[in-house]
Amino acid sequence: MALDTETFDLLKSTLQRFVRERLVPREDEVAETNTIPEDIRAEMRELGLFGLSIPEEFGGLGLDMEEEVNLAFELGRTSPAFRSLLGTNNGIGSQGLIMDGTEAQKQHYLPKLASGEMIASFALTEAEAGSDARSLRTSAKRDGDGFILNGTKRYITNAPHAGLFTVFARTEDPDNPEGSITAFLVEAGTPGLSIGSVDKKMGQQGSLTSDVVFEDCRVPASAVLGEKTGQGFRTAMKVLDRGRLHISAVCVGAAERLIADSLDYAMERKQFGQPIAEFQLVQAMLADSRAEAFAARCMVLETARAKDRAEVVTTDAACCKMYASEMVGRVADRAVQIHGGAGYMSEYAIERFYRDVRLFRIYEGTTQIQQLVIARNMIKQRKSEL
Ligand code: COS
Repeated sequence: MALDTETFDLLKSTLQRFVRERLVPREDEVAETNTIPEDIRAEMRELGLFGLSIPEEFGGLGLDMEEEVNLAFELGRTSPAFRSLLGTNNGIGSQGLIMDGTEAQKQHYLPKLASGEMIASFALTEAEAGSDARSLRTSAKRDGDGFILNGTKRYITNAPHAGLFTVFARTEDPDNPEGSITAFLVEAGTPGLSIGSVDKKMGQQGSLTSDVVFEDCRVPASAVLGEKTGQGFRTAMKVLDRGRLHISAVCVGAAERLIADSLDYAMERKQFGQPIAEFQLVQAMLADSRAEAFAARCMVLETARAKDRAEVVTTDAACCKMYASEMVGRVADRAVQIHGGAGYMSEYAIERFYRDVRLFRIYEGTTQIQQLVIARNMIKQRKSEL
């Protein structure tokens, strides 16, 4: 544990209260305005929520993975858009820097990310490079003591708010005619970097994504993450291993919220003269959802503990992401079913969550990519034993 039990419990109960009393009542407003209100952002900053996983020496709380997923369970209990605003600073936006950045890069950026003064974004995906991330085409050509970036990144979470982008681009490599992938730290406002219009999405309103366009965008050599070219793909994969575990925890939280709402509804709603919760077919849906959410919770906690023991968790993080994101999809579907006609109406949060959770099976690696990662690692492991 990075924090002593008492301090962590206090942090967790503060977060639970914040979610329940401050975030849940504002969910509809966020969905309607497609914005996280400024007063909520300010409270998030005050609570230190932007720096949960950033080391203490850089102004964060330095939580270990088990602590982080425990808090992500709580954050998952409200609209994913709230978590998304903090998610990139704690996860994919900062972790590349924490894992592979130079001391100077960490000193320069991490305190700003930890305080929430600066939002970080992870710019990997392109129109022709989604699941096949390694085929990305954004180029970074050497130009004297710097690089010139050209290309377009797609669906980049928090891009419209971001002050810092970790951009993955192809650099020349004498050993590889295709070039190799390098990560760059590029600040918003750098000439040649522009942000596209905000994407219109199925759900998760309030979490903004857009294109990020590089047109002859010049960055100094010191912008290369870790000041080492050709390391970008490994960095991206390591960041995603961790990100997948975090997202799995958010899925568990969302499932628990959907189950709680469904149970309350089922106990209140009467048909055939009694609460529908008394009917065994409704009970079966509640029980299946409860058992599946519990299984995902256990998987996530176990994998987070293994990560804290410095074990390689690529396979298990992919198992968690696959199972938890599919699980919350099933739970959301049952939640709509339990609510009946009301579940299809926007008056209840269920309809919104149903759309919101659909993304979990897609981003940070689709279910099919997780299957591929799991099976490939199983085969690799077995081959090494033969
Ligand atoms: N940790 C560290 N290194 C890793 C790694 C991991 N989890 N996974 C792969 N690598 C390394 C490999 O060791 C290999 O290194 P060498 O070239 O030195 O041998 C290199 O990265 C390439 O790996 P691999 O051959 O597995 O790459 P592929 O292109 O075949 O595919 C997948 C990798 C499909 C797993 C990857 O492209 C992927 O995760 N795609 C989904 C991308 C994604 O999640 N996008 C979401 C957008 S971000 S929100």
